Amino acid sequence: MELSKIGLSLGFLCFFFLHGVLACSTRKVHHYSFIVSETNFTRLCITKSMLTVNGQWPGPTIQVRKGDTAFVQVHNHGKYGITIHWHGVKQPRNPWSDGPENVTQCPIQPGKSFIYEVTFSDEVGTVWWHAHSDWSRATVHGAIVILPARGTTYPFRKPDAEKVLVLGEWYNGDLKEIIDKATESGAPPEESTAYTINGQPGFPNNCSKETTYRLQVQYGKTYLLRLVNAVMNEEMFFGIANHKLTVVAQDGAYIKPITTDYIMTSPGQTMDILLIANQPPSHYYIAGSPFFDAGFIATYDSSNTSAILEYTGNFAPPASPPYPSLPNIRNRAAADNFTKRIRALASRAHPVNVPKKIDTKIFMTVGLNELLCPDATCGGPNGNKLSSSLNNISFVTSTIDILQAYYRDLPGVFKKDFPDKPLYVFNYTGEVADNTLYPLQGTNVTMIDYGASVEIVLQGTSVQFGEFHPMHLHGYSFYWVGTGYGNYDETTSPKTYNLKDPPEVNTVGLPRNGWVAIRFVANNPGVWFLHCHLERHASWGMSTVIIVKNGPTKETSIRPPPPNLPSCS
Ligand SMILES: *[C@@H]1O[C@H](CO)[C@@H](O)[C@H](O)[C@H]1NC(C)=O
Ligand SMILES: *[C@@H]1O[C@H](CO)[C@@H](O)[C@H](O)[C@H]1NC(C)=O
Ligand SMILES: *[C@@H]1O[C@H](CO)[C@@H](O)[C@H](O)[C@H]1NC(C)=O
Ligand SMILES: *[C@@H]1O[C@H](CO)[C@@H](O)[C@H](O)[C@H]1NC(C)=O
Ligand SMILES: *[C@@H]1O[C@H](CO)[C@@H](O)[C@H](O)[C@H]1NC(C)=O
Ligand SMILES: *[C@@H]1O[C@H](CO)[C@@H](O)[C@H](O)[C@H]1NC(C)=O
Ligand SMILES: *[C@@H]1O[C@H](CO)[C@@H](O)[C@H](O)[C@H]1NC(C)=O
Ligand SMILES: *[C@@H]1O[C@H](CO)[C@@H](O)[C@H](O)[C@H]1NC(C)=O
Ligand SMILES: [Cu+2]
Repeated sequence: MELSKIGLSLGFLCFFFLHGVLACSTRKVHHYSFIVSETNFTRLCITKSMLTVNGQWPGPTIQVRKGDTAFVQVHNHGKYGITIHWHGVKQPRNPWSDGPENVTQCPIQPGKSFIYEVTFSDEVGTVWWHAHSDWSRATVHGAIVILPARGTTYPFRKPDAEKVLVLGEWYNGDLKEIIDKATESGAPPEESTAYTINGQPGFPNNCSKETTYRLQVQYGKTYLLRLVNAVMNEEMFFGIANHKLTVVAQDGAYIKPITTDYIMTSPGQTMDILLIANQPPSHYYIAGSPFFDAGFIATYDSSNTSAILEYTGNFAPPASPPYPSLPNIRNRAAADNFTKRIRALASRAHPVNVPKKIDTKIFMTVGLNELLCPDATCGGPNGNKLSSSLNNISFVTSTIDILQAYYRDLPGVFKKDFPDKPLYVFNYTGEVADNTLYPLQGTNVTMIDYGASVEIVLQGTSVQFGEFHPMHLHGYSFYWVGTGYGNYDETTSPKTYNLKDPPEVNTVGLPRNGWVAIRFVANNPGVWFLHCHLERHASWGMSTVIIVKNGPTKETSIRPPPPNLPSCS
């Protein structure tokens, strides 16, 4: 059912890679049409109207080969402005098509449309797309499958078939009302009612048992599962009863295969997983359960979601199929045991080019905060509003996109003074005084020279309380070189780095009261959002913007804006 795909053309063309090398290849151009509109869905005995693309939830899958281009025409038939982000696609020199609202574009207004040019470069495997305005990404999202370049193949045995699995979250209420209400009151937003696999909560939810997603397999065959974590506010454990999973790629880059009983995935991440159907033909539960690591009794959805792995053949289906054993919701050791095994493939065909000498170092604290409320009349803790920040600055979204303001030199939209280290040094993960709770607020960006080797250390804090944060950078994937608990130490922490085969990802899990170090070469000029991929934290201001300046040539500079950019009101 590829109604969204409207065309394909093949051209022999030459183009410059980011590093300035001229390359020629058969590069296909794909055309898709996305109609964003309100559609009725029934789950958990509730019928509600929600925003979807082409009436589908999850939305249509985009399929390309490495290095192709997809033009996606997005028509907004909804009630509010919307933007779409191509999560994990670097969009070389073309931030105009990246999507975050008022960062790289103003929203596509109701009744209007915009054509995104999605330029693939070195990504391979699975990434995804989602809305990047208010909370509409809960229902406006889908997978992007990137097959190996023409004439090449997988660095593992070719699977017999491939399946997309999208982990999501169902809210009984209206998403726009939920976030608007929380923003106004300062209270935490209402949690979801269920997690979903391909849009279905599954067993044991009464009303949705019949519609549980079924993954059909044949005994003896190997399947490539392309798992997208589109959950809004919690990390997830995932497993299949009696079956091993072999993870072969994450975030659009290959890793050394990891064979495991369960995985942990955070919102924003994607994983390619090999599944061998080698168990007695029967039914087995596929399940996801939340992992939530916060030093506080915050609200979260504690339910499980399930689908069924259904073998073909003649057998009496079990009344209650085996259920996978997944770690408990608070089991941080189990989460760490999985993530610490992730290593880049680092083969001759898929090399690691981690920068060894660093030109630009940024140290950034990640914290939860409160905004003082007059007479303590707000709905958050202490009568305040919940907030969050990076380096103690809570991001304020501008009303003209930062990209346009930067490109056209419009004054007063943002400040180029995001601090490269905290203004106030304290014991980040220790006891923190209550008066440090209140952040600064602003639209402050970091300017980075083209070609610089960059290291960013993200430091979790216990301001208000510590929590796990999946941090996502647009425009790049980066090497995740180090991680630890407690405060980052400039002398001892770098000695623990993996510079040999660090995974190349676009979203990294910052452990509660811990740190992560990431490295990349700033070879993609543009305006790039950096934020927590837990939606409530991002809504509270856990975001910032990195501007990578133009290089010396046209081929190392931002492309001119497309003619049909949505206008800012
Ligand atoms: C959606 O459901 C509502 C009632 O719940 C109904 O009024 C409306 O016509 C439905 N819309 C569509 C497109 O079916
Ligand atoms: C779901 O099933 C349980 C029994 O398994 C029952 O008590 C409950 O009322 C049902 N809920 C709905 C909404 O049907
Ligand atoms: C949900 O998953 C957790 C972890 O595997 C398990 O302890 C719990 O029993 C599951 N709940 C249900 C209803 O199956
Ligand atoms: C984590 O791994 C260690 C060593 O492999 C093991 O001893 C421990 O039981 C594991 N913990 C969990 C919670 O899985
Ligand atoms: C983005 O800017 C528009 C005006 O162009 C404004 O209406 C909208 O509220 C802004 N969005 C956010 C999230 O601030
Ligand atoms: C920071 O706080 C932690 C936890 O309270 C404590 O163990 C550590 O000693 C403190 N570090 C310093 C340098 O004070
Ligand atoms: C954040 O900045 C405010 C205003 O300067 C200050 O009161 C507060 O202590 C700072 N908090 C942290 C964690 O640096
Ligand atoms: C950040 O930007 C705001 C305006 O958006 C400005 O008032 C403030 O001085 C800037 N710098 C810092 C460090 O907050
Ligand atoms: Cu967060």
